[in-house]
Amino acid sequence: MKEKLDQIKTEALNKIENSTSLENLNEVRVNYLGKKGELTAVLKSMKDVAPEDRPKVGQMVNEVREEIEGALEKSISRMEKALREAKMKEEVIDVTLPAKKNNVGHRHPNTIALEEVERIFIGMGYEVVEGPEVEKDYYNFEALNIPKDHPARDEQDTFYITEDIVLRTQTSPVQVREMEKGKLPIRMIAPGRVFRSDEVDATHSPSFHQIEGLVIDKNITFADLKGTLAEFAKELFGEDTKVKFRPHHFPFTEPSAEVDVTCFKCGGSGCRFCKGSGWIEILGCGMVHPNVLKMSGIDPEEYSGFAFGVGLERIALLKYEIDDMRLLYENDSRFLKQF
Ligand code: 2NL
Repeated sequence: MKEKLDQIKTEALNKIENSTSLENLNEVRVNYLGKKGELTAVLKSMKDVAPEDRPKVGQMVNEVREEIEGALEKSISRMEKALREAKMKEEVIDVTLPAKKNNVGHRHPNTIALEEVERIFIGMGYEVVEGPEVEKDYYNFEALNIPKDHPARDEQDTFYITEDIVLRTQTSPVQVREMEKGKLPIRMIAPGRVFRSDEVDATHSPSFHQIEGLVIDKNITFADLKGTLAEFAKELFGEDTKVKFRPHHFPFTEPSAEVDVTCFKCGGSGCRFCKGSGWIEILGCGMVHPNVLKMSGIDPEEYSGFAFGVGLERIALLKYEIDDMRLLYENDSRFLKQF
């Protein structure tokens, strides 16, 4: 038995010595120490050993096993170290190589303009509220005092999903939903995407963005509307900006007005930017129509309010002096990076 064990030991240590790869070493481990390995075979043949000799043989087997295991471990760590060193030599890092350009995105001019408008109104105590882009005909038209035969409902302007579901043409439905909740007073702006069936040109797109504002409380008058929009114009276009209210008509407000601001390029004297007039139109507004209040459950005898609507793209084009709306939708980073 002892000769057999010595022979196994010498053979195994020899093979370890001559191994050239981790795979070789693993083979040695399997062949000598594994379940079907030679040492295990010796243990299995213990039944042929005289009972009094068994402890001694067992001890010898263990000694041989430990010796082989030790040699294996040493060889493995030596080989791993050599492999690591070879790899390090091969993978030289060239620290002088120019770095890859990191192409960071940029906030869209619409986003910059929206955040500016939101900042101004949040500063005046308004809440920013969003709502669905696909709306019921009721919220988009009916509740805003736009009856079934009104030209604003023309299929040439509105995308109809079904007879009574539309892509919202303004964000007023968000405000109607807020009025319906019955929590007064209301001071809110409703920014978001709106849709009109328009051909694309320098000033039109079938999908654009609007910011509407709504204030409802006791004793709200046209003076509040004027003061609010005058302050808004100053914050957005500069302290010297003046506003002008021109009578207009919207079905949802009475009286209604369109608002011009003094041209921030020439200060009102007239230039190419304002087409010589000194004024630039920026929004529409008015006192909320009593019918609109009534339909959403608000008593027009007790409450009054004003509302306004402004095109976000229009603000962005004006503020950043962009002359074609289509540039806003091309997502050309050379364009976007400029703002
Ligand atoms: C424009 C300017 C406007 C409103 C929007 C509004 C909303 C409610 C009630 C009353 Cl819930 N009015 N929004 C008012 C005036 C003008 O948008 O040029 N629109 C066609």
